[in-house]
Amino acid sequence: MNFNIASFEEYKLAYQKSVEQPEEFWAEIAENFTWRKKWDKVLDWDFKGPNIEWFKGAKLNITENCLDRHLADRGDQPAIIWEPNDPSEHHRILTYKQLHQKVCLFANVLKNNGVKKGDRVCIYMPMIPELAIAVLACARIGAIHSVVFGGFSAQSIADRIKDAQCEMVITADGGFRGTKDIPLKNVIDDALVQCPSVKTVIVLTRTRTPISMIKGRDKWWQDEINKVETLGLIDCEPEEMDAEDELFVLYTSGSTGKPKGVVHTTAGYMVYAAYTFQNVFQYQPKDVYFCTADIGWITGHSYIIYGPLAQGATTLMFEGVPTYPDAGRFWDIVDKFKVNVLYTAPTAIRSLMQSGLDYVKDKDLSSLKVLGSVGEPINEEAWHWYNDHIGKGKCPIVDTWWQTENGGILISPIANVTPTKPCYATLPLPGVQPVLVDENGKVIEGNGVSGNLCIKFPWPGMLRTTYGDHERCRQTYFSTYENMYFTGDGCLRDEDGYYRITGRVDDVINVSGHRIGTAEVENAINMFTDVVESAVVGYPHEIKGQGIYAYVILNKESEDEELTRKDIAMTVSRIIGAIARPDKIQFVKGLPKTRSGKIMRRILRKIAEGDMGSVGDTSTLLDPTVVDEIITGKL
Ligand code: 6R9
Repeated sequence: MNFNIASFEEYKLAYQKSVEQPEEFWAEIAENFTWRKKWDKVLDWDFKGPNIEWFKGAKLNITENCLDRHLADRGDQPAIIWEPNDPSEHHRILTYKQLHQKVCLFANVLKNNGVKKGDRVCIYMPMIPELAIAVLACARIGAIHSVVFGGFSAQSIADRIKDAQCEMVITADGGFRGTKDIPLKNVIDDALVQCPSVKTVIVLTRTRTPISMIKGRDKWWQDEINKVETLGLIDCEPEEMDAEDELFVLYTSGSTGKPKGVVHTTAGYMVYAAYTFQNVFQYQPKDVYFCTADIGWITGHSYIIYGPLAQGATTLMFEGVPTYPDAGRFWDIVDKFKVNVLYTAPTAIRSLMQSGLDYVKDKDLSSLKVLGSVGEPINEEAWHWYNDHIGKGKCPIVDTWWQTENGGILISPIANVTPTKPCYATLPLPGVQPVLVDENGKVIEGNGVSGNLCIKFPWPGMLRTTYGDHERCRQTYFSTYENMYFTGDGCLRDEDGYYRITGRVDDVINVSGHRIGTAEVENAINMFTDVVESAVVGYPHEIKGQGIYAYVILNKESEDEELTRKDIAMTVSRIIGAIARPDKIQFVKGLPKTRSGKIMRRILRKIAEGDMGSVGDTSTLLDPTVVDEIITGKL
């Protein structure tokens, strides 16, 4: 079986083999990597535990696959091209040789500061090459990285550090995003007040904003590099990792409680990220590949760092935002570096679309060959705009559906192989066995049907556990339907067997492609002094896909409702981060509850959508009059 799928026929054969002989299929794919020792068994699994083991007994290091093995053939080829926030600052290029050297040096810094295999390291950095270097340096020595997105608050970081008991934090003084300087180190200082487990903080200079540096705890990145250089610690042998040793933790929101630390392990994740990167985007040697995600999310982990580097690709990293200095920035970057593959999110497309074609018209986009989309359902209008004005009708759009828990893309066209259809993620990749299930857990067969999307067989990139709480992993993903992984997404399968993801069916909202749990936002709102109770739902938002709508009961009449709304939004920013600020806050006297006290979110969703006609039967409510009160209050 070839690693590269080159035709629809080959796809069908590969798919068939992956279902009929999964172990043989993945063993052949895995032959394309560098192993210290090969596996004893390809797969052991049960979804009850769950217990999932891929490439059992194998030994490897993922950075040996992402770096060392490319040195002979493409050591001088760019591994990372970095474009700064400010277009007048010079870009940087790191060849595979240079990246390898820098990763080794920084890996020695980690060791020199006492970090060992299995230790957790929190990384809170701007989108600069040192972020990728820090991630890879952890993997080099077998430390488990936990990257936290730069938009999260001190409280959120503290929660994540405490949950994973991180011993070290790697950060920068600040980061540039558009017109803003983000004070990263200050946020870390606030977080660390609550985190005694952290012994060392390594601080890179980027914005050179004044920051505090605490003796004994805080160390400058460059000083630490100088130290290991002086000691002659230049090379760093990769730590030999077991296939199932933990590679990283990444926190993500679900429908209940605090964010969960999704755990990915070494071999399966590597094989899956690399295989899907190669095939979905049909990467060709020397192509320039640009994924606009932030490394703080799974897309950045799998498709800026691990997938592309495992395949010896040139991956472009962009520090800034799509609208700075103007809405033509992505197209300037495509033009400047002759980008061949562009992978971005519907929310970015919609926002650029709204800025008009003036920002596109004089840009040379002729290098583009493949366009990708990820993070949320793409609407028809955005799909066509992307296709017509960016791809000029000649670049396939790969609408890639997957989740943090999946490690890599599960349902997606393969560029130039799978016939596409607007807004459809199309067909499962080899190894992925999707099923649609009704509310009662019955599998829905046939085509032209819709239901809840589950996956009935393991794939190498899937999560293994949630950090420190395996039972929560079982509960969340494997208990809703027997012997299946439940995605939380609704999905339709059309007459051709093509899949279209319709959005979350649980209490998760997808704001600009970021997953936010309604319960999390409610907890944050409820921390505001005058709030008695709140209920949060998503509503359609033109740019963000979904916006956050909060119904809030106060313990006293607000004297200045506008100001109180701002106070509540600020409270949410402090507790979770600016990404979770409600877009709309409506003060209400009561919430629609069933006689057993459950909030009827369905009704609140309809009202937030402005669809008062479909509020439906309210007679079973404890107090049906609250619905009229809420509707009147909204109008
Ligand atoms: C990779 C990523 C996962 C949730 C997922 C779904 C939504 C992602 C999508 C999509 C429709 C696509 N989602 N890609 N919905 N079409 N192509 O985004 O991971 O942040 O964990 O979000 O995003 O609802 O369940 P994550």
